[in-house]
Amino acid sequence: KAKALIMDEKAIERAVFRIAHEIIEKNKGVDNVVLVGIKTRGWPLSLRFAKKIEEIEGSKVPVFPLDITYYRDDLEKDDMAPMSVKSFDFDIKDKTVVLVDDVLYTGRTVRAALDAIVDRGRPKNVELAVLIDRGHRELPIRADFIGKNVPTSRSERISVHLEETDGTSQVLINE
Ligand code: 3GP
Ligand code: 5GP
Ligand code: MG
Repeated sequence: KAKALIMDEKAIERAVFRIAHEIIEKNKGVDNVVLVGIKTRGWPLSLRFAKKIEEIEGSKVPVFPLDITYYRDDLEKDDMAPMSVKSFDFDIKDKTVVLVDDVLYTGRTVRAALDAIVDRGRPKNVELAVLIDRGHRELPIRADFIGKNVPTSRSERISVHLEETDGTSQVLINE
């Protein structure tokens, strides 16, 4: 199975740069912004946003990982259900929480993450930043910040590789 390159290291860096600016612009600064990176690759991505925001604004934003564990009955059908959600210890009351994930697909992961968030308190609002939106939503969920929209078929797979987790930064799609 051949894989096609969707984003190289430079393209990912530019997307992170742009989204960092968009987060600052939408929220008129980052005074009450908290970043939450979902499970494996949303976490290093959220750290990248935090670093870039600090470079631009000169202020640190709190950033936390959110570990959502799923079991998958059937990889082909993306049949997944939440098993456990390991949450962070931070008062998000009246904060703007920016959820960060690598790929947005059905929206079920984000829905589970929202459960974890509202369990911790009542944020002012929640926004969503993703590197890739591959479509096929099964819930009324959309991203506020998108690195790249990638129309896919359900059988296609997008591989997100980040330096921090995979030693190299690139996004590929199987053909
Ligand atoms: P991530 O933990 O970095 O997000 O879901 C576990 C991993 O499997 C994910 O890594 C993701 O990169 C990869 N993956 C590839 N295709 C799929 C898919 O269709 N659904 C899910 N949940 N994960 C996928
Ligand atoms: P959803 O819950 O929206 O269906 O899927 C989102 C989560 O599943 C993301 O955390 C993402 O890692 C993973 N995911 C879904 N589809 C893909 C895909 O094609 N490629 C990768 N890398 N991850 C995917
Ligand atoms: Mg992910």
